[in-house]
Amino acid sequence: GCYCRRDIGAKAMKRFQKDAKKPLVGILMGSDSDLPVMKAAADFFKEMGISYEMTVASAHRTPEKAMNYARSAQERGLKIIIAGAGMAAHLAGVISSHTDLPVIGIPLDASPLQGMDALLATVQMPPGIPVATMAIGKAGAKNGAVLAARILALENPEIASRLVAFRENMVQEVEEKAKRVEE
Ligand code: RP5
Repeated sequence: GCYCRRDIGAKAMKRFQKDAKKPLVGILMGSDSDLPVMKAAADFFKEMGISYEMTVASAHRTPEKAMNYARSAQERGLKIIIAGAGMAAHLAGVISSHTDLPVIGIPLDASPLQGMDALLATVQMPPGIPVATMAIGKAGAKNGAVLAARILALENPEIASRLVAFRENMVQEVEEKAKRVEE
C-alpha cells in the first residue's frame, strides 16, 4: 500500500512538473532570419516566467508545417500564438485560419518596403479570421508578448501580479531617465 501511494505521488509530481514546463505560448516565425527580432518576445516571456516554445514555419515555403502547427496547437496546451513574418506576411493569418486560439501577428521589416508590406498583409484580415496585429519590428514583438501575458493574466493571478510589477518597473525607469534630463 505504502509503495503504491508513493508511486501515485511520484506520478502526480511528474505530471505537475511536466505541466509547469509545458509551453503556454507559441512563438512562430517565417524564417530563422526573423529570430533577432522575434527574440524580443521570448525575452519578455523569460522575464515573466511564462513558458513558451519557438518554431520556424512559413506560410509559403513550409505550408504543411504551418498548418499542422496551428491545428495541433490547442490540444498541445498552447493558449496563444504569436506569429512574426516579413514580406507578404501571411503566416499569422494562415495560422488563425486553422485554430480558434487568439493569434497575435508581428509584421517584420525584411524587404525594401521596410515592413509596410508585412503590416498590410498581417492586419488586413477578412472578417471572421482575426489577427491582433502589433507594430512593425522589435516593438511589435515585445508588445505581442505583453499582450499575450495580459490575456493569460485574465485567468492567472501570478502572471497578473508580475505584469503589475513590470509596469511599476517601467515607470521607475522612465522617471530615472527623466531626472537625468531634467536636473
Ligand atoms: C518571410 O520572408 C520571413 O518571415 C522573413 O521575414 C522573410 C525573408 O526570409 P528569408 O529569405 O530571410 O528566409 O517569409
